[in-house]
Amino acid sequence: MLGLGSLSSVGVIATAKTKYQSDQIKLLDNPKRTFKVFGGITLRKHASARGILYGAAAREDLLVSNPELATSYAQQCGILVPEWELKWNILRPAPDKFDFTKADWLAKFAHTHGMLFRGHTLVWHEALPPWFNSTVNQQNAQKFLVEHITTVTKHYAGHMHSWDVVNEAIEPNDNRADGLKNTPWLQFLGPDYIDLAFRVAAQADPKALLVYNDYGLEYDNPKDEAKRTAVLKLLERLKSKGTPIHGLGIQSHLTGYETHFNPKKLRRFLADVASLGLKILITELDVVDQKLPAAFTVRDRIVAATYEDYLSVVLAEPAVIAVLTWGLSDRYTWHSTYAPRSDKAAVRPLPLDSQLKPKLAWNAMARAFDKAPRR
Ligand code: 9MR
Repeated sequence: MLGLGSLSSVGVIATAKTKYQSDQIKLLDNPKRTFKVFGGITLRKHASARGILYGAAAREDLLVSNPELATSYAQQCGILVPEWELKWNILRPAPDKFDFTKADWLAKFAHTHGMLFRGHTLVWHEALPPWFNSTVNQQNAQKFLVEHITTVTKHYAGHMHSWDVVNEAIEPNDNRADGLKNTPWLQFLGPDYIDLAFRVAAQADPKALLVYNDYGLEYDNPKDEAKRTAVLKLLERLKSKGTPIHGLGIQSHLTGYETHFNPKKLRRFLADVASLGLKILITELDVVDQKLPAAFTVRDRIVAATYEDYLSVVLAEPAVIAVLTWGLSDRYTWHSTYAPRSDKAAVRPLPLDSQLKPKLAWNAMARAFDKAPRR
C-alpha cells in the first residue's frame, strides 16, 4: 500500500517529468520558424524538379473506399508502394496458392496515374501467413523462398521500379558476430539466405533496383550506431561476394520528441553506403508525435521541423534518389495503433491532415526538395 510519503514522492517525480518534458519542447520548438514554400502544388513536382522521386505507401482497401484519398495520392505521388498487399500473409492464402488481386489493383492504379510502383517486401520474418510455422522447415525453406521470390518478381517483371528484397534482417542485440537477426530464415537457411534472395530476384526481374531495407539507422544513440555499423558490414559483405544488390532503404520512422539527431554522423553513414556504389531510398518516412503538445500549432511545427531537418541532411547526399512517406494523410496511419498519444488525441505524423489538406510537414518536405542538389 502507498503511504502519504510515497504518494508525495510520486507527485515530485511527476512534476519533474512534466518539467523535463516542457524543457524538451522548448529545445525542439522554434515559434519563429516558418515553412514558406514557393511554386509547385504537389510534392511529386517539387521532388521531380530535382530529379528525386516522391511517393507514399498505400492500401488498396483505403483507396477503394476513399475516392478523395485516391485523388490525393494521384496528385502528390510519383511512386507508390503497397503497405500490406505484397507481404506473404496477403499474397499467400495457402502454401500452394498466390493471390495477386489486391496488389494488382494498386499496380494498375499506379500505372493509370503515371506513377512508378515499388515492391515491399520479399523476405521478412513478420507478416507471414498463419500456415507458415506449421509448414516451413529446414528441409523445405529454400524451396519456399526461391519459389516465392521467383513467382512474385516474375509477376511484375519489367514494371517494378524497385524491390525491398530483404527487410529488417539486422539486430545487433541478437549478439551474433555478423549482426544478423535470429529469424526463421536464418535458422533454416543460414546467413547466405540474403545473398540467395537477391540472386533469385535479379534473375527473375533483371530491371528492378534491388534493395535491402531497415529501420533504426537515423539517430545518434548507441543502438542506432550499432545498427548502422552492422548494416554497413552486411552491405560490404554482399558487395564483396558479388550479390546483385543495388540500394539501401532507410525506413526513417522519426520521432518528433527526439533530440539526438547528428547530421555529421548520418552524412558519414550515407557517404559510406554510397561509396559501395549503392543508391539510397528513404522508404517509410513519418514522424511520431507522442509526447508533443496537443495544440496543432506547436505539434505540427515540431513535426515539420523534424521532416525538414532530416530531409535537408539526407537529400544533400546525391545517392539518395527517392523519398516515400509511410502513408500520405493522417486519416490513416499505422501510428494510430502502434504509436498512439497518451492524451488520445488523433496523431498527426504525415504531410496531409485527415481532411487531406497539406500541413506544415508538407511544406517542410517541399522546402527540402527545393533546396536539394539536382540529381
Ligand atoms: O504499417 C504496416 C502495418 O499496417 C502492418 O500491420 C504491419 C505488418 O504487415 O506492417 C506495417 O509496416 C511496416 C513495414 O512493413 C516494415 N517497416 C515497419 C512498418 C511499420 O511497422
